[in-house]
Amino acid sequence: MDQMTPHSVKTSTSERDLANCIRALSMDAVQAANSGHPGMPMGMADIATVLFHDFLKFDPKDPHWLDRDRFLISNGHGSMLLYSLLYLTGYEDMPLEELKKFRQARSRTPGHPEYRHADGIETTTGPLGQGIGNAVGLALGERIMNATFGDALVDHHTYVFMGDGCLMEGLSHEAISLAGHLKLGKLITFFDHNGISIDGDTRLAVSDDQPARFRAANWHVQEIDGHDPVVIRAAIKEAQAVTDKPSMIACKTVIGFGLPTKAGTGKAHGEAPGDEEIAGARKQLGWTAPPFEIPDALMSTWRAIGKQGADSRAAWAKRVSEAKPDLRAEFERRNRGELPTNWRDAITKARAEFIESGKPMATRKASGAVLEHLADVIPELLGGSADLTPSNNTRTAQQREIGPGKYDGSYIHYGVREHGMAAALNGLSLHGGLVPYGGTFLTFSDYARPSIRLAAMMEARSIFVMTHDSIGLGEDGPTHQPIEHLAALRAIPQLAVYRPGDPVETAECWEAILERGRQAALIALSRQPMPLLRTETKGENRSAKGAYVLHEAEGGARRVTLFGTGSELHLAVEARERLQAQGIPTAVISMPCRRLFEEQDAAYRASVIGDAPARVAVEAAVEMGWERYLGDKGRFVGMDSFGMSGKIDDLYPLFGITTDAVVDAAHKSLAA
Ligand SMILES: Cc1ncc(C[n+]2csc(CCOP(=O)(O)OP(=O)(O)O)c2C)c(N)n1
Repeated sequence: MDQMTPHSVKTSTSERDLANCIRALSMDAVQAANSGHPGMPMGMADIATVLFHDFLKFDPKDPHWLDRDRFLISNGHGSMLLYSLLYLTGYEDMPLEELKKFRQARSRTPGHPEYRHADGIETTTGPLGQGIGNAVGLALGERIMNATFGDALVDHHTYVFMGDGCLMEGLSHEAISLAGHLKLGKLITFFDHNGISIDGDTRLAVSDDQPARFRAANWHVQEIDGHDPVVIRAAIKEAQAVTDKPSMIACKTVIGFGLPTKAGTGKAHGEAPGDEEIAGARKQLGWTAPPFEIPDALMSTWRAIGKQGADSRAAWAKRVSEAKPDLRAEFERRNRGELPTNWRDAITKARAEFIESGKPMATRKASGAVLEHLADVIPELLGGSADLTPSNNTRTAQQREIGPGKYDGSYIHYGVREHGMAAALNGLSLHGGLVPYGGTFLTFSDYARPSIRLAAMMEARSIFVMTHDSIGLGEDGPTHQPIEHLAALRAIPQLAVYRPGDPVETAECWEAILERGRQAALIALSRQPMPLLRTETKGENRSAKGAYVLHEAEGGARRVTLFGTGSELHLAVEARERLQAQGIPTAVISMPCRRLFEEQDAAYRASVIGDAPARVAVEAAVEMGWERYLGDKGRFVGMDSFGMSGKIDDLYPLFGITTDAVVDAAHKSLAA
């Protein structure tokens, strides 16, 4: 591509100098760390300067103000751009020392921006494409909140920087397609069109006409010089004026703008420039200040930029205080992330209905029934599915759909876009005021996994509803039957993976998910009916402890402990009856959420696990992870191959997951 040479654009000194503050801090920090990415911050500095100077609504003194504009860098490797801006505009938790500690352990300036590490970081980015995926959720969240609370309380933009890498990732397709369809006019993205990625010229690997791609997805597109403040300003104004389409501004930039020999090349992307190159850049940029020093005049201009939003914030706070008392109370409750006081009634009702009916029920259906009650009392509950609504049982009777330009509903048809849905769920939950969940089949968690992992890392309140959770789904066959997925998902730190074994446990798991405001959750649900194994209408939420003694051994000390989850829990219960009848005192432990169980105190855990000489776990999945509860003599009944297309009644015996197999395994464990 035709690269522009640095300084080909005439700009006013002051704007270029303001941008040079970002450039200088970024190259100095990368050089000090001897690692990092100077190219993006130096290339996008002019765009960031105009955006912060003239448009971004933010207030470093109140970084969590709900109606602030959101600013994200999807090309998260350029983190020094964000950290520089946070320091320059006066975020209190981003002093200069933090910039000097760039990429060091326990700093607020890790290699890629991490949510909660510092104020002003709206999401964790780094895995390319995630930021733009989150931005769709943030921008949609804004519209949904606006539909309920009106322009006076919610009316802001979502701005995103993204690079060639983000747009090469498949996730970007799902994200831009969804945003274009939903007409998210307040989403404005800046494409860092520098034609360079790690391997060098992007033409090595891609020849897409990116602007055409966005146009095809119903976006408003402009193509500009990303170093000319005048055209950048005009482009942002034009983008803001378009209200029925998201905007993409393709900005031709020079990666590493200012570096004398590396600018415009792959060498500017991700390595410390070196002292000589930095000295050359200082000369070229006319920058005379020593490393990490910002001249007073420029610093005071940046600090003044940081103060510009205080009036908007104060005006907003006034509008909130003058809102009708009911509306204001609801708005503030939702912003605090607190559920309505009566929300647990929904759980109690669902539970009572399950017990009254006494009928077997698929846990996906039980989940749907719980959601019916929850949606009555939690208006911020926001449902959705990646085109599997009738199978996931995610849509309740009262939920109206959200669609293009229509945001006053509470159900989103994400289309066949699992990854896009999961990334958007993260954005929706990070926005505030909403509790989003989205469904697909458990086997397709693989398609959403990168965003599930980030939800867990960020402790975002994203809820993944994953049905058809084993070979029990039957005829769709091995492509659709999850085998290794539960183990792989349980391996993600901080993610709570729930697998309820009957309708009552399903209600309890939903209660546990909702009461834990800062934990990403995934609930795995069965396609096939499950007998009712729990019959208490009230009482403690036993599933919330992660595991509990469903049936204690009778007739003496425990000789066998059986562990079960989800759709195999009833096999453990039936096996226990047989073992008890054979005179072998046997307990059944239900373990709907291993992560929560591991959080319990040692005494509780020991009381549940017990010290029976024989242990067996049953789960229609791989064994990985069960070893820790089974010990050397324990046995596992489950899967060690892919599944098969067939009737459920044929498949379980075919793969040896039966009551007989559990009884047999218990005897083998006793004899071991
Ligand atoms: C999903 C993912 N794959 C790979 C990487 C490693 N990586 C970091 S930056 C980058 C190239 C990005 O190119 P571009 O977006 O053009 O950034 P620029 O060179 O303009 O800074 C790659 C492959 C990553 N961060 N995320």
